[in-house]
Amino acid sequence: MTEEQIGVNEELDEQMLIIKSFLEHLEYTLGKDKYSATAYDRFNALAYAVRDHLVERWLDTQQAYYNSDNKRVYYMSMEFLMGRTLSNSLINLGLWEDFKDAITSLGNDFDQIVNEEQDAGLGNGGLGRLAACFLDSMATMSIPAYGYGIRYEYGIFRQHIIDGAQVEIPDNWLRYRNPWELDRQEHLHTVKFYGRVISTFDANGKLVREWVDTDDVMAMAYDTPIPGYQTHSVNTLRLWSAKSSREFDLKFFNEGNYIRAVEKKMQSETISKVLYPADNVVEGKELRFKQEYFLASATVHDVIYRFKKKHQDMRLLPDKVAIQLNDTHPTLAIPELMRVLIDVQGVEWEEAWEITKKTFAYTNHTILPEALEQWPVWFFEQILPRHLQIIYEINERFLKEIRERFPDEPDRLSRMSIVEEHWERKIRMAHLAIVGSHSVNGVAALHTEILKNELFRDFYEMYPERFNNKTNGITQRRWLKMSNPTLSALIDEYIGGAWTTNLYELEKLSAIASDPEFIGRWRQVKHGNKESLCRYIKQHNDLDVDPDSLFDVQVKRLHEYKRQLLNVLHIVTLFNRIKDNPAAKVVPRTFIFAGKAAPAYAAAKLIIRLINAVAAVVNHDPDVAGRIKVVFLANYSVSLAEKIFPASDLSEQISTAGTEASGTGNMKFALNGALTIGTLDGANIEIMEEVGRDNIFIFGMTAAEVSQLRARGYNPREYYNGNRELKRVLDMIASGFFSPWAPELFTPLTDSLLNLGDHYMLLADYASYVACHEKVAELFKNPEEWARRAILNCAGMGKFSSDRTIDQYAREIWGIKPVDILPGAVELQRH
Ligand code: HBZ
Ligand code: IMP
Repeated sequence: MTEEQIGVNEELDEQMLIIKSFLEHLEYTLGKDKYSATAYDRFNALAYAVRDHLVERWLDTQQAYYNSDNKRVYYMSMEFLMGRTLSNSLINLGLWEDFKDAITSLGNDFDQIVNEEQDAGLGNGGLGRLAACFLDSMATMSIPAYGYGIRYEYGIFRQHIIDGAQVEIPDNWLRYRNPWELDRQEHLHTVKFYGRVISTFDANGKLVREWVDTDDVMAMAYDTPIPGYQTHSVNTLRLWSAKSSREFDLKFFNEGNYIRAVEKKMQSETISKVLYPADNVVEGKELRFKQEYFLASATVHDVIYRFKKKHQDMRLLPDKVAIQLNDTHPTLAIPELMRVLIDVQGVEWEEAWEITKKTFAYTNHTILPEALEQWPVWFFEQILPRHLQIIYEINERFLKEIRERFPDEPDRLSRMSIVEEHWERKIRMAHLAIVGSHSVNGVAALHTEILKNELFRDFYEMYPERFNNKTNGITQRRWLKMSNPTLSALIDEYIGGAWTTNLYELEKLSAIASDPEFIGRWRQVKHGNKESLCRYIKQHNDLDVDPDSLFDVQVKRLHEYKRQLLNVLHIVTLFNRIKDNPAAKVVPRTFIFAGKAAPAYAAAKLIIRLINAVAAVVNHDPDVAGRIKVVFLANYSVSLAEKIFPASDLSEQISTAGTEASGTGNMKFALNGALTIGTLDGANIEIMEEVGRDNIFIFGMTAAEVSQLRARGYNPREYYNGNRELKRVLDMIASGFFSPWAPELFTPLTDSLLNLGDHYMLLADYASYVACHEKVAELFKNPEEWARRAILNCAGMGKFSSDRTIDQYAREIWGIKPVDILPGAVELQRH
């Protein structure tokens, strides 16, 4: 046989193995034959076949971590917005083509099977998706890392749009099994709640605290493998599920009231039932507080248990363990570690505090005041009495330190105290996180400057060395290679495939950005992706959309600070211009929106209704004649995002400067060759630096100008009275032009702009935004030049790989190095 024939044979063998594995899982794991198997069964059989490929690497990796005993990082997050796993795993394993060919050869539609998978939607938005990108990068870079979170039975709700309004449907994502997870019945930790603290003296006369008479809940581990790309490493995402404890069951069942006992049991299991669906705002609910402690306690137990397998001396903990807190949500881990060190491990306070500070690091994701967590002291008194004592002690020592550093500044004490004393007493979680960590980071350069100079200024003055920036990033494996296969193939063809693990390779596209042949191919790819999205829109919204129109896209959570309403004001402006002059030549545009509103956020839900109401008028107006279309795509999710980014021409990143900590959608758009229209906010600033000022549409006030205007006294009415087009648009919305059946429906929105201060300053940025859009339209008339700039945007995205972000965390915060995993090195130990 020739080498070529051997190659062909090996490929066939590989395919036969895949087919065998797939059919065996269909038959033996799922109990189906080809007649009874549903599409969903086929997905599951395929998922199990893929999982089998992961398990060996996974065991090798975990064993190697155990053997090498390198420092490991625990990424603690209340959210992991993973999306689908099947395609991503196949791509990371390098098996996508083999599996596709094998499954197709059995007469299956591979894409249809892939579309059967439910999204794992265990997060709200940017913060949760960032955690998922970080897991991919850490595995790809062979960093010994674990994700720790909660296995919510219900993820982020599914959004339906009914009569233009959002309706929330529970996301019962585990109902039809989750083939990716493995339950670890043996990894059970007891998590205590309520009870009281008693103080006694031990044999040596030392004061000891005991937390007794608690209600206990068990945390059970479920593990999901996280494969890296083109590497043997497979890391672990461990999610905790609440189970009632056996003692708990016995106690209540013995009381003789069977139904009450079952009720109590169910109550204790509600802790991991549902994800809170609000982003960038806290819902101060007791159940959320319990969820946060549940994650903190179970994870700290696990960290210590794993550490203790190899070490006795707790002082070594920071040499072996780094814990990164994804916002303040897991911050109770700080007093929890203190409690375990002091009450269980017998470490002295000072030593325990040094260990704790060296172990923890905190990432802040928002400066919006309504999103900063503060838990009432009475929650602690009832639910976590021992933690309250510990927090008080931390605070007393901290206040003493402030007094020494800054004598005679009582205001500073009350500003910095971990305990908020006004009105209702509360614990400020961000202050606790800063005081108990050695590192505090923001997620983009501007954001970190705002933390240092404004939000946490006092803390920066006291601990300047703790503050650092880690600009966010995204994984190019999911957000280009997987979701945009045609563009990936084109890029590979011209510059090779090394960009998948070194995104700076995309710089090579700059050299061919003006090459007519490449531009032609690039435009073909974009057009194909737009046609796919057109089909999706036809299917889901029953609307015909022109793939040659400018796809102008804003997809993200609905929030007033993100200013979807400003986008609507622009659309209505264009509508009026056409109505005034129907014969004018305009660039055809399709405005695409998607995003969920928190169920209790009335203004955000009303903005969704307004978008749909404007769509209903504009899409059917004979004068408009199809030149403007407005589309709201329901149920924005990771898998819908994967369809939208590749098809976008223009990315709307229009938050009020100083409000969006970073943004990561902005990076996904640019990576897929969209131009950005945006404010100088969050990571937009760094995107501009990378792609060049000429290749991005910047408008509006800077963060400094926003502050100055606020300080001067902002009067939105000035802008309203001073701009005829703006006044006309607002008057139309206020008077029911878009809601003749309920003329006052949208007045709360116009009221908030005109009568309630327009907090996010839409009116101040309106004129600049509209003028900037005129430049956009002008450029779009020159498709080659538009494509050239889009290529330069893609070429400039090197910095925004989450690989770069993780490399900086690993070096500058965690002090962690990659651990190379040798295939099969642990064969002997395994068997
Ligand atoms: O985190 C987002 C920021 O708004 C965005 O600018 C940044 O890029 C991203 C990643 O760093 N923040 C969130 O997504 N925040 C939440 O989802 C959230 C959820 C629950 C809360 C508070 C915030 O209680
Ligand atoms: P875990 O992190 O404690 O779940 O352990 C993960 C892996 O580390 C295990 O599957 C083993 O491969 C390895 N490991 C843990 N404990 C031991 C041990 O006592 N001897 C050898 N290997 C261990």
